[in-house]
This record gives sequence, structure tokens and C-alpha cells, in this order.
Amino acid sequence: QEKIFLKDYKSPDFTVDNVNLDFILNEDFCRVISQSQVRKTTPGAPLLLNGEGPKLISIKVDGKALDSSQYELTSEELMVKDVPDQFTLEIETELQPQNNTALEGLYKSNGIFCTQCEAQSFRTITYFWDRPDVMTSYSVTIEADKTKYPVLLSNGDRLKVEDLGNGRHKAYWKDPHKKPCYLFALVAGDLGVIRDTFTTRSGRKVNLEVYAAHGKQDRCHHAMESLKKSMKWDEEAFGLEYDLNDYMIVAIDDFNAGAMENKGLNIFNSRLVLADTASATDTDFFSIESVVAHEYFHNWTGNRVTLRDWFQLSLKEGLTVFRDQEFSGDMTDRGTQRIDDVDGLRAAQFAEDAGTNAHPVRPDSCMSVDNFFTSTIYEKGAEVIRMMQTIVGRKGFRKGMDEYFRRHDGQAVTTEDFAAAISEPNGKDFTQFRRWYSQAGTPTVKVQEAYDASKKEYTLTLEQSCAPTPGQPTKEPFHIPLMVALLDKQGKELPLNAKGVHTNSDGKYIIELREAREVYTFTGMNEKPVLSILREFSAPVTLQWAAAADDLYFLVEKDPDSFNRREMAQKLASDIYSDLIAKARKKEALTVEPRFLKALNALLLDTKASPAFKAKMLQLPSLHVLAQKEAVLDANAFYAARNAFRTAIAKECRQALLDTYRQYHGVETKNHDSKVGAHRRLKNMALGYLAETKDPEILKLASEQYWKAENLTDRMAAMAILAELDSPERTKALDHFYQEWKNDSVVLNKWFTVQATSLRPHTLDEVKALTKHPAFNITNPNNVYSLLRAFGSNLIRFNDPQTDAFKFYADCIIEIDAKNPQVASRLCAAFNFVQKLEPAMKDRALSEIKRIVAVETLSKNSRELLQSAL
Ligand code: B3K
Ligand code: ZN
Repeated sequence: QEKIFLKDYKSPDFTVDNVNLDFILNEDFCRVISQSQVRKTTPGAPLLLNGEGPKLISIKVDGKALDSSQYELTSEELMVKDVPDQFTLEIETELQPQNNTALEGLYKSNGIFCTQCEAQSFRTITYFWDRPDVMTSYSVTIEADKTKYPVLLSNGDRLKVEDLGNGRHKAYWKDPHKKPCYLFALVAGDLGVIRDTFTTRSGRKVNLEVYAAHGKQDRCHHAMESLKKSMKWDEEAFGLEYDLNDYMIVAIDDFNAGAMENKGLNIFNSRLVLADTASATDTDFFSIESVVAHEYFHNWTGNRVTLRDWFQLSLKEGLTVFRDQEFSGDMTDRGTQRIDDVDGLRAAQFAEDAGTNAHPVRPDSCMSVDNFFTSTIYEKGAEVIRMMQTIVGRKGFRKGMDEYFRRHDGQAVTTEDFAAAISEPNGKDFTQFRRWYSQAGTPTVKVQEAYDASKKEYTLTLEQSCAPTPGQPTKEPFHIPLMVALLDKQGKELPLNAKGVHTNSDGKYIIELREAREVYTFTGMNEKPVLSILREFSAPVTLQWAAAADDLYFLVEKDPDSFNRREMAQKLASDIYSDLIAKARKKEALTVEPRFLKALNALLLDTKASPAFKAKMLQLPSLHVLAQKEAVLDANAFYAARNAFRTAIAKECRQALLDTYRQYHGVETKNHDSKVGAHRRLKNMALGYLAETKDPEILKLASEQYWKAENLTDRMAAMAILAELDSPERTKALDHFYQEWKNDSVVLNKWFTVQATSLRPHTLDEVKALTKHPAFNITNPNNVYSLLRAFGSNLIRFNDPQTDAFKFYADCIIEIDAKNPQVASRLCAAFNFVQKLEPAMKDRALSEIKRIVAVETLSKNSRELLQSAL
């Protein structure tokens, strides 16, 4: 299969002044007529249009139909050699959305027509310039049966709806803003709606609509509230106002991604819209708020200013993730939000950077553009933006953002344009910094400390390095902003005086490490200070720092930077974990360092620490993070270590955990405020730890919580505990949940996940059986993600040497890939740790991967991701 390269980028040969799209929707086929006003900008250039699959009915230039000798049609392109300098192009195509299982382009979900065009699926609808740097204005008509499809939506302003008199009607839409075709959208169906309004700060009234299946409207209010909060926040934080009269969100049941930011008409996966107390957990409420915000924020970062080409994807995704993280921090708590974001980055992106599919934030080649939607592009991209903000300070960053919109509103630009807009108004040079865009891999920063009491000098030596990644054997040094502090014996931050250390516009001390090795000397240190480095996780790097245990425990207790308090606790926990894993592999007794357990207990009793922070402190490093650190992924040893660690905590902290549980259980059970949610998270974590001992008293508590739960968070937390048991309690709860929600796929997916992520040895058999369950539909992306992808993330059972999960999983990937390549390719990540498996297991995994890759019709999406492992 062919690769495409960034270096081959050529600007478009044609300008499209506007396009009219007429959709005629029927049950067995649809017609699409597109009419564009085109101007040639490269003399002599042939007309080259992308198209994959749509049946070409006719093509006309200036009203004259071309015969087949006048154009060339391949499976990917339509070419017309001779076209005038300026002309009207009319193309008619025919589609079968009802048979579209890939869920890309125009398709049908539960009787609703909808579209997903990003990245390159507009070309499955009609022959067009399917590239983001061709921006044009759209007029759209949709004609359909009136009873089956009373709601007809597209982007922009609704002009009118005509009754055609024959049981059909036709809607007219016009989007005043130029956009690339990946932002085009259409929805036609019978949907329920809730309505509200938002008045922008300049006084314009915007109509807001959230559409969902009839009967589900009551579950749309949280999404609506989230939208209003996002609109207000973007005005306050970035001075950005909404620019159309209507903003619509539509919830769709069959959707490959989470949501899509189509101009004025966001299409969402139902699971990221629908929520009420009985049917959604606190985490769902939170995700809905943050994804609604993310899609809304794209209106400026992505839509008004868009991408020159797909290699620039992080220009909009990294920036928009950064913006939604900032929003969430303001809606909840900045400290714990940062911890959550970094946890997510480490679990997924660091793993990606260390694996065979490592790629830069701005990649320079690929097989499938679909595979760009990775955590490197999104989450690491957001870190790159955050580092810019750390270097120039928040005020400086805002100045840069204003400049970005001043320079590029209405344009299709690159990550370099963005970096220039931020750095130039702040008098900074980001030439070296841009390596964060071009070089893959997670740099390591080695920290060495020395204190000279006679000179009262503290010396910090920093060395950076970055391991090779595929295609990049050597790396140039990165420009790394490290937020630092030196603490005195009371934990107070000392004033810093050293060459190379400056304060940013927020008054934080920053070291900008640029060389491979740099030494910083701090004078006037009357006693040896304690170093707090990489505060707030100011750069996506791995620290190599042999800090004294006393210093680490001191920081856990006293660091004013809450991120680092928790980070040092994670470092201690991670070392304990490694020790336990090593002991388990040698079949030695698994004992846990009591000092750590005591510190945790003290924190639980600390009335000054917030419940949200306590919950973050109680959370041990994830197995995915440990697997990156360990040389060998030995699932049995991981399992034994996990159980030993959690049981030791449960025993040492039993009373404090029980008291915590009792303090917060049953309080404000219907309130989904983030604070109350944090209380619930903490007490449910406490229950989870206590349940490790399998104490019948505790299991009774869990069971009671399940049956008496007044919200889904409590019910799910209890069900997850019961799902780990081999007892009638387990079956009773699972059966009950199924009966309760069997007709509600969004909620029932949690029932699949809880079984797929269970650590019991029979999990694989149960997952296999569930794929045959009447409620499981392999063509529904959410079903696949909740059951199969969740199982793929179950490190212990997926890599269990006693079973053969790899074969089963390979069969699933092959079956799904034939219908829906995007969903199949998302399963491939389960094989990310192949290189860490023990030889016999690794052979098994590799032979399954080979079997998949040998399928001739395998999509380029899955192929690209898997063949790199071979
Ligand atoms: N831009 C969409 C993702 C589209 C996925 C394409 N396969 C959602 C988002 O990042 O906002
Ligand atoms: Zn996005």
C-alpha cells in the first residue's frame, strides 16, 4: 500500500467560489447533485477530484454533459484533462446509505440519515476537492419523505422548508462561512428536540437545539447546559464569540468517534449526549461537558481557522484539547484536572511514543489519514500548546492567540503558523521548540543534585535524551520548560537566583532546558533545599531522578504544588509496584513498604486535604503505565502484585477507609456537581479497596449499595466490585442490570464493559459468550468498544498465558475490519505491548498479527497499525 508524504504537499490548482449540494433521499438509493463555481489558479492544470465509491451518474462542465472519453475515472479519482479557466461544474452521484456499514460519509443509523466526513469521507458522497485547504461556501437542499424524515438539517442558516405536495418536503440551508468539505454535515430523520437560547456578549441571540431519539429528550439537558457554559467560557477566556444564528447537536446511536464539530451542526455519539441520574455516571456527566465544550471550541480552532493538510491535524486537535482541558479545570478544580490529564497522557500517549506506531505530533508520512486521530496528535499536541503557555505565561499566551486569529481567520494553516503567532508577539524564538512537532518519542530528563554547605550553593545538573523511534534513529535536543521550586524545611518556596532560571508572566520559576546537558547553580542556600521539579507537569517528559526517600515523603506531605505531591506519591507507589512484580516473578512473599501505607493513612485522616485530592492520592499507577516501565509484561505477576498492594492498603487503612465511606455514602445522591462527584469517587474507591479483603461485611456493604443505589455511579461502582466475585451476588446483580436496561444500548454498554474488564480468570470465556448475546451487535461501534476494546485494555486477561485471547481477538478484528475499518483499527492497540511479552506469548501474538495482515482485503487502517509490529 502507498504512503503519502508531507513533503509532497502542493497548494490546490483551483479555487471553488461556492457549491450547491442537492440531496434527494430515498429508501433504496439517494441522489446527490453538486454544482460548483470553479476558477483555475494553476494555468494548464487538469481537474482532479477525489472520489471513492459514489456511482457517477453524470458530469457537466458549463451545462454540457461530458461523455466518457472526456474524463478518466479510477477507484480513487475523477480526472478531466481540459477545463476552461472558469466554469460551472455539475456532478450527479448515486449512493446507498442504507448499506453503508463503515459509518463514514452518508449513512443510516436507526432510520436516521447522517454524515461523518472527517477526515476523507466527503469523497464517498460526491467527487470533490476532498482536502482541507479548499474552503468554500455551501448551499444545501435536502429532499425527503415528510413523515419518515420530518427533521432535515445541514450547516449554517435555515432558509426555508418547502412542502412538495407529494408526501415529500425540501429544506434549504446556507452556510455563510467558507469551510473545507470535512466540516459538511447533513441529518434527516424523526427526532425529538430540546431548545434554548444563548445571548452572546455582543448581544446576539443564538438558538440552541439538542436532538435525540424521541423519548430521550429528558436526557439532553446536561448537554444543553454544558453547551451554554462552553459558549460563555470561550468569550471570557479567549474573547471568542459564536458566529451563526443556530447551534445544533444531534445524538446518533451508531457513530465511530465520540463527536464531530461540523460547522453549526455537531453530530455526537449518543453516549456523549444522553445523561440523567439513573442512566449516567458522574464520569459520563463530566465527559459530556468536556466533549460538548471540545466540539464547540472547534468553531474557532478548527473551523474558522482550519488545516492546510492532514499532517497538521494537531493544529486543531492539540489546541482544542488544550482548550477543553482549561475549561474543565475552570469548571471543576485545576489541580485535580491536571492530574487526570497527565494520567491519561501517560497511559495512552507515552505508550504510543514507546511503541511501534510512534509518530511525531506533526507526522511527515502515513498510509491512512484515519490513523492520525491518536493520543499523540490530541493529548501530546495539547501538551505542546501548554508548554508554549508555560514559556510565555498565560497573559502572553492570550496575546499570541489573539494574534493567531488576527493573522489566520478564514485560512487553512500549519502548526508552524501557530507557533509563530504565539512566539513572535512575545519576543520568543520557537525554532528549537518546533522539534516537539517534528520529533517523536518521550524525552528523558536526568536530574542530579549537589549541595555545597561551605559555599551555600546548590547545583542542579540536567541532561536530556530521547530514545530512537521508528524512522528517527537520532534526536536533536528539545526545548524543555521545567517549572521548578526549591523548598525549605517547612516546605516554603525559596526565592531563586540562578543563571538560566527566569520567571514567566505568571511569576513561576522556569528553566528552559535547551542543551543536552546544562548545570544551574543556586546561590545563597543556607541549607540543602528540597527540589520540586517538573511542577504541574510542565513538559511531557520522563524524569530520571534518584531522589532520597526522605525527600519524596517530604514532598508528598508538603509540596505546595499539588501535582507534585501526588506525583511523588505515584513515584513511590510505582517503585513499590516494581518491587512486588519482581518478587512475584521469583515467587517470593509480597510485602509492602509500611512507610508508604502509613503516609496514605495519614492523608485519609487529614481534614485539610480535599476529597478530590485524596481520591487522586489513593489511585495507584495504572497497569498500562507499569507495563511501559517493566521490561517484561508478565500478566500473572502483575495480577499478584496488584492484589497484594491493594490488600495491604485495605488492611493498613481499614478504619480510615470505612470512615471515609460512611462519611460520604448516601449524601446528595442526585447532585452531579463536580465536588459532590469527587466525594462519591473517594468513597467508592474506599469501598473498592476494602472489598479486596473479601471480608463478608464489606461485600454486604457493596451488595446493599448496588440494590439501594439512587444513581448510576453508585450502582456501577458496586457492580464492578460484585463482578469480581464468584458468588450468586454477582449473577443476581448482573441479571438485574440487564433486565433493567436491555432496551437502552447506551446504558447496557456499561454492563458489557464491567464484564469485559473483570480480572476473574474466566473473563475471556464470558466475553466470547457475550459476543453471541442478543443484545450485542457487532455493527454498532459502541457495542464493540464496550465489550471488545474494553477487553483488549484488560492487560491481565488479554495477556493471560493460560488462555488464548490473541486468537479470539484476531478473529474479531478480521470480522469487524471487513465492515468497518475505523472501528477495527481501534482494536489494534491491544497488541501494543507485544514486544514486552515473554517469548512463547510473543510468538503467539505475532503469529495472530501475521494472520490478520495476511488477509488481502484488510483495510489500510488496520494494516498500517499492525504491520509495524512485525
Ligand atoms: N474531529 C472529530 C474526530 C473525527 C474522527 C475522524 N475519524 C472529533 C474531535 O476531535 O473533535
Ligand atoms: Zn477535536
